Amino acid sequence: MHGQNIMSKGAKMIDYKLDILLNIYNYSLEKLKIIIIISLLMSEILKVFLSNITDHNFQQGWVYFYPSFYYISSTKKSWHDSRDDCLQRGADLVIINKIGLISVAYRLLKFHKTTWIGLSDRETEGIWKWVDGTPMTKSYWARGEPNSYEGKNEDCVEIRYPDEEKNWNDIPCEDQRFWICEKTTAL
Ligand SMILES: [Ca+2]
Ligand SMILES: [Ca+2]
Repeated sequence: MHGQNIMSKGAKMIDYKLDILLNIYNYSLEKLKIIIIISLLMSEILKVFLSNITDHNFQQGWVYFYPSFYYISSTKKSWHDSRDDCLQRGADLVIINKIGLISVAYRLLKFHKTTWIGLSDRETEGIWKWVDGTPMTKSYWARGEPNSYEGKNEDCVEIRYPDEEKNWNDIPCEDQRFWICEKTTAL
């Protein structure tokens, strides 16, 4: 019964909108039909356009989680080589300022490997910066990190414990890890 009510309210609303178009704007029924057909065509074109982008990116190994596309490597490289790979793909190493997004990505992909992220203190020891030059404002260091373990020069950051919220660890940039590229696409 409730559903029917909504339906009839919806129908009344459409009648009302059509009345406005027909009477106030003095549209003819023919003109109205053309407007509706054009709107339907536009929405179909938009659908095809959006599905092409997604399919294309899936084929290339990209996965879309609003508002970015993510690419997870299938091999391991050093932090710098990983970053180069992302740059060549028109992307960069992932920047994590919304942890929810990346943990969703991890869970959906069931990806349980340690991966590079786009964070380092290569320029100034102890000053952590993202690859886009922005300072780290919110951090998700694992317990005891960053620690430059055993006095090693640990300037690059990996996600070490993907299932935990606090999962970052600093390690030497030359170590070999999988990596995640991120491409933000403005549609
Ligand atoms: Ca360091
Ligand atoms: Ca460490």
